[in-house]
Amino acid sequence: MLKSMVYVAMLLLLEDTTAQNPIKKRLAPPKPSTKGQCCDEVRSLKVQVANLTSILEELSRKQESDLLNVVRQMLELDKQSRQQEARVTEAESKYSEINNRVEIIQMQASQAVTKTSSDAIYDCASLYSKNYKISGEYRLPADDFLGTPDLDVYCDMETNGGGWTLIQRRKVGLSSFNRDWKQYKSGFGTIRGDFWLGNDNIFRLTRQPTTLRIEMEDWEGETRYAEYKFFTIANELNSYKLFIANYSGTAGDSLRYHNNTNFSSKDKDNDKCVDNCADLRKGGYWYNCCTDSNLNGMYYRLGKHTKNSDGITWYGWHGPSYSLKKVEMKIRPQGFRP
Ligand SMILES: [Ca+2]
Repeated sequence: MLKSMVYVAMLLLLEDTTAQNPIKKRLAPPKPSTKGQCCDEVRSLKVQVANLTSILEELSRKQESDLLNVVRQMLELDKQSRQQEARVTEAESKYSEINNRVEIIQMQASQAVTKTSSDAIYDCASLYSKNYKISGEYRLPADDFLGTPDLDVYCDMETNGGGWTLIQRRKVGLSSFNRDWKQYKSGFGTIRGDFWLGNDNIFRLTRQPTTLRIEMEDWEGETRYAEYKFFTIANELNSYKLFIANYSGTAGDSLRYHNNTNFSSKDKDNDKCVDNCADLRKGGYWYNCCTDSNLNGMYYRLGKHTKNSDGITWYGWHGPSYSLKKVEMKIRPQGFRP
């Protein structure tokens, strides 16, 4: 191929010289006998040049398309290697997530051994100050002074500094909260799912100055909270009467209306109404006449959550007929410092 290219170049040079040489042009007329022969040669050379040029063009086109193919293949390989890399990264992150979970389980297991031997644990805040800083299920030891048995609780050790003991959660929606006085007294549900910790336990945990934090999530995935710097309830003889003060938050103050009211359940009407609020709102709560919030109401799923007035409501955020997707009520001592 190189040979033919050189040949072509020489021919091109020859043609160029022939065409542009004025001497030859001037010399041409006196030799009319050789004019036809010379021009024939030039013509045939021109044809050859044209042929060779077209071959050269074809070759260069082929080369170009070969090059394009190579580039295309390289890009494809590059893409494949990047996909491979992404898969490896994904696998790695899954692995570390699992690893992380195993570590948490191991730490909680090691904590379980030591936590029962301590007698100074009253709640999640005291666990936190003893360096148990992982959210999860814990067992509070029995309180000899108050004569109360041990208690399984869920500790939120992350939100706003941690140290929170959950007293209520709604998120699964399978267990009913339309229960009687006795069940609200001792508590019901599962500590990792939906539950009420029990009015006796809440009474016991709020003997010290306590803060209440309520976290909510709607069906659009938005979250709000309401915090009461002061929160306590009375004992059973005084119908677990609610006392709250010093609201702050983003959800609105929809527990204020329930302040200074007794607890009611479907079998005990302690509300401030002619109606039976617990019966109307299908839960146990500090009903006034009846609600500005109903956190122990019926659990309604997406699609049915805006049709009833007995759902899990917080009027200050979504009004009287929007049932929330998730609620958590949690407490910690006022003096808690993370
Ligand atoms: Ca009533």
